[in-house]
Amino acid sequence: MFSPSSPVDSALNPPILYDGRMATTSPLEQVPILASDLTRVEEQLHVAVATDNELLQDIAAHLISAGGKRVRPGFCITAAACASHDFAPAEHNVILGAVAVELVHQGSLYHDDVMDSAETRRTVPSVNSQWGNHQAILAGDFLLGRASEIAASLGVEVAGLLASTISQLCDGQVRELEYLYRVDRSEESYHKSIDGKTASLLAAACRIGGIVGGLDEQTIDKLTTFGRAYGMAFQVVDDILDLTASDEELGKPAGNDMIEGVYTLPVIRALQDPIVGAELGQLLGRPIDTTARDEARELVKRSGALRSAHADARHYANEANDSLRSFAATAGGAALKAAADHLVARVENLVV
Ligand code: GRG
Repeated sequence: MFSPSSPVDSALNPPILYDGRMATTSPLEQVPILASDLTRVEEQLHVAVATDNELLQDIAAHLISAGGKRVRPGFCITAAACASHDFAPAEHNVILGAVAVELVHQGSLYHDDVMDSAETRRTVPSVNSQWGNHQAILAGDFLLGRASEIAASLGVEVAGLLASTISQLCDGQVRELEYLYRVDRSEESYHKSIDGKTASLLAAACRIGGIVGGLDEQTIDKLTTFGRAYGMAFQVVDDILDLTASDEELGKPAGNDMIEGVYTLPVIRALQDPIVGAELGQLLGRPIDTTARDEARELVKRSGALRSAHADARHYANEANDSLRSFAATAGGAALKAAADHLVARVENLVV
């Protein structure tokens, strides 16, 4: 029905294969209707950035056209459907909620790439490298502005939620900056940072789906818990991938976190390791080149910290699934659970 490389298929089932092993089943097999809903999201993303300022429109549409997994829109739409037994095509407002969340995500990526001086994103040149930092910052703000307009059209609750989520993204990012190059970064600091910079938006995606889909308060709270716990697992997995995947698999340079001074959960754990911790501590704590980065990656692998971080991701995915236990029988509930299981399974063989 859709090709393996389409953004639709990759929304909940990223097409990355490691060691030739395919992990678990596709959540989308259970919700084929999501494919057509995500096509509507693509159309509305382009509508959202339309303006008579041609340059601004080109810059704002750059990452939309580059693809991306569309995890957040997929969750918003699936969340809205999770309490009903038929997965009918989403209401237009649910599509708009999904678009608003994806625009905030993309706006944050524009700013993130400026901060990191990133060259590529989603396998294409980053906005900052193609047009410059000033244009990337302004186009990122434009995306946030358009997201806010759409959110306002969906009501005060959605507008307030999206606004507070943007604040949480900034909070999480500042917490990360606070500990750059610090080998004494604690796990608590890491968890607070990823809660803000990643989990808050996945929680908001699910919550907005629930609100706009007209679900009851208790269900909306369960969906929010799901999204936040999934988001924590998502970032831990992303951080494992940065230490284990190749540039081609990521669509951007791998192993960048340690070079940028961002010490993620596996690195924090390896720094505490009685065998490799001291050697790793000598290498880190300052800007490093790719040779030192590769040495540091080897030490992290040897310490077993990847495996232990993976156990944390599993723990968060279980927490996510527990919150949706009462929806296991609906197509939407089963798809969300399958997405959480798939997320963790796809890196399982990378951490052995
Ligand atoms: C301006 C809203 C705003 C925020 C400023 C820069 C910043 C504060 C926050 C950045 C947060 C950030 C980049 C978190 C990382 C989240 C993450 C794991 C991104 C990758 O998400 P995927 O894998 O990417 O879903 P695709 O490309 O598939 O959409």
